[in-house]
Amino acid sequence: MTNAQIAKIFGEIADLLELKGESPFRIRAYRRAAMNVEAMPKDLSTLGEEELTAIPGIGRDLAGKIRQYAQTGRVDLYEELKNEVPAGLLSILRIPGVGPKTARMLFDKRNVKSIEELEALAREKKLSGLPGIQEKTEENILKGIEQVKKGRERFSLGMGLPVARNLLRLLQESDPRGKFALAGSIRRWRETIKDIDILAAGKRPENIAKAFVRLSAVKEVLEQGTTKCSVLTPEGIQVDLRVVEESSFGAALQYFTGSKAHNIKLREMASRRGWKINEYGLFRESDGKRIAGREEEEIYSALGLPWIPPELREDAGEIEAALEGKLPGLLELADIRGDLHAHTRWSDGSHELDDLVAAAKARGYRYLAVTDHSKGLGIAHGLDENRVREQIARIDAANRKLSDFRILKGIEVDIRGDGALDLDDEVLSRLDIVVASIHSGFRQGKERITNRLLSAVRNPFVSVIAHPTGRLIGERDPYEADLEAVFREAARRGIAMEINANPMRLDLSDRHARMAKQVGIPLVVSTDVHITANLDYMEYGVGVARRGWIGKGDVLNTLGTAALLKRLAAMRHTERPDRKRKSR
Ligand code: DGT
Ligand code: CA
Ligand code: ZN
Repeated sequence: MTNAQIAKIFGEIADLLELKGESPFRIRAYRRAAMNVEAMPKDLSTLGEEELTAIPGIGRDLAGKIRQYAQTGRVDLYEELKNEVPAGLLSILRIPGVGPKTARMLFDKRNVKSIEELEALAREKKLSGLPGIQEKTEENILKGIEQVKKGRERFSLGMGLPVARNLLRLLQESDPRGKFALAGSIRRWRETIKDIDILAAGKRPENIAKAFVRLSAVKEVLEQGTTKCSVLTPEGIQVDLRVVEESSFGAALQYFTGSKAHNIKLREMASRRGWKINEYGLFRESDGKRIAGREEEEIYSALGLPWIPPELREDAGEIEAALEGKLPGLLELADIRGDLHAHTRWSDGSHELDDLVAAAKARGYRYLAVTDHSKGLGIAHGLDENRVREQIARIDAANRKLSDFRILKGIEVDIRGDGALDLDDEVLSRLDIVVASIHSGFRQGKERITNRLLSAVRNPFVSVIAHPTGRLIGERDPYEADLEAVFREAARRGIAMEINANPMRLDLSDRHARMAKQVGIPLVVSTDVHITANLDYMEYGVGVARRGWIGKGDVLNTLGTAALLKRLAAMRHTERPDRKRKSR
C-alpha cells in the first residue's frame, strides 16, 4: 500500500460526495485528509490507530478506513459510493471547469456518463441551452477534454520523484556495490515526466536487470532484456532501466539525461572536431579511439565546456553561456533561510502556529511567514480584519519567546473579482509581508485578470504575488493574463513574484521565472505549507528556480532575517506614483 493510493481513494470519496451534493465540510475533510496522507513520509500501512490519528485531519473514522484498506485492500464507503454514482461521472470531474454541479446536471438532463459521451455532445453543439451552458462553455469543455487527455500522458514531477527515489533505494539495496542514477527529464527537474529513466552499472549486469523486475515496487514487466528493461509501477508510471558498463557510465548518464535538443548541440560540436558522441562515450571518428566516457564531466571538458547542471540542459542558451564562461550560479536548497507562505489552523492549515514554527526551526530555517487566507475564502475560514489583529498579537507574543527564530506576520490576501484586495490597507500596513493571490474568477478575460493582478501590484502594501498564474498541473490551465505587463509593473514597484513550490503548482513556471529575473523582479520560493510535511516541497521550487537560471541573489528568502525585513519594509518606501499623484 502506498500513501498515494490511500490519498487517491480519499480524493475520490470527496468527488463522489460532491457529485451527490453532500455537505461541503464533509467533502473538505476528505480532501484535506487526502492531501495530508499524500504528504506523509511514512508508509501508513505500518501505523496503528494511535499514530494514524496523530496525523492532522485524520480522526478515528478516517484512521479506521486506512486500517481497513491496509488489511483488506478496500474501503467500504468508497465501494458503496461507487455503486451509487456512475463510474464515468468521476472522470468528467477531471475536466477543468466542469464541477460536480455541472456533471450532475449533465447526467440528469442528457444522461452523460463518460468523457466520450460529453465530447460527442459538445462537438455536435448539443449542450448550449442547458442550465449555465453557453456556446463559450461548450468550447471550454472541449478544450478541457483535450487537456485531460494530455494530462494522462505525463505525470507530475511530484508524483514521479518519490517513486523514482524509492526504486533507486531498492536497487541499491539489491546490489550495494552497483552504481545507480536517475536520468532523463526527472534528473532535469522538468515539471512533468513521461517516464522514469534509471541508469545502472555493476559487476554483474544480468543480475541487475533480474533483480529490478522482481522489485516489490514493480507491478508489470513490459520488456525485459539484459541491458534494457521497461516496467510499470503500481502508480502506472513507466520506468526504463538501462544497464551499462562502468567505463561508459558517465557517457550514458550524459546521453540519457538529455534533453534531446541539448544532446544534438553537443553532437554537432563533437562532429566539428571529427568526433562521435553516443551512450558509450566520446570517440575519434578516424580510428574509433575513445576520448571520454567514465565520468560525465569528461564529456563536457573534452568539448571545452564546464559541466552543465542538468536543470539547464534544454538548449535554451546554456551551451553558448558555458562557452563564454557565463553559466549562472544556481540557487541551492541549502541557500533557503525560511518559508514565506504558510497556513495554520487559523485558516485552512492543519497545525497550530507553534507546531508549524517547530517544524520550520527543525529544518534549520531562521524565519517563517504566517500567511493565512483572508475572509473572502469562506470555505478556508479566511481571516477578517479583527482576526488578523488577533493573530498579530499572538505572533508578537510568540516572537518574544523565540530567540533565534522570527515569525513574520503576514497574510495571503485574496485579490477579489474586481481587483480590490480583501482586507483594508490599514490592517495590511501592520503586517511584515503581504502575499496577494487570485482564488476565483479564473475564466475572466485576459484584460480583466491582468487588471486584477496590476491593481494588486499597485497596492502600496503588497509584497509578493503568490502562484501568479493559478495553474494546477494537468488539471487547470494558467489563467489568461498578460504576465509581461504584470512583471514590468512589479519591477517598477519592487514587488516580488512567488515560485510556489507545491509540485501541483510550480507557479511561476521555469520559463516565467527566467522572464521575471530578466525583467529585474525579486523572487521568493515558498511551499504554501498546509501540513508540516509540505515544507519538503521546497526542493521542487528550487528545481524550478534552477531551471529558470535563478541564483541565490535573485531570491529574497535566501536573505538573513534582518536583511529580509529591511527589504520588505523598503518595498513600502519605494516611490508610489499613485500616492504621489494623490498628495499633489
Ligand atoms: P520525457 O521522458 O518526455 O519526460 O523526457 P526525456 O528527456 O526523459 O525523454 P526520453 O525518456 O524519451 O529520453 C531520455 C533521454 O534520452 C533524452 O532526454 C535524451 C536521450 N535521447 C532519447 N532519444 C534520443 C535521440 O534520438 N537522440 C539523442 N541525442 N538523445 C536521445
Ligand atoms: Ca524520460
Ligand atoms: Zn496559500
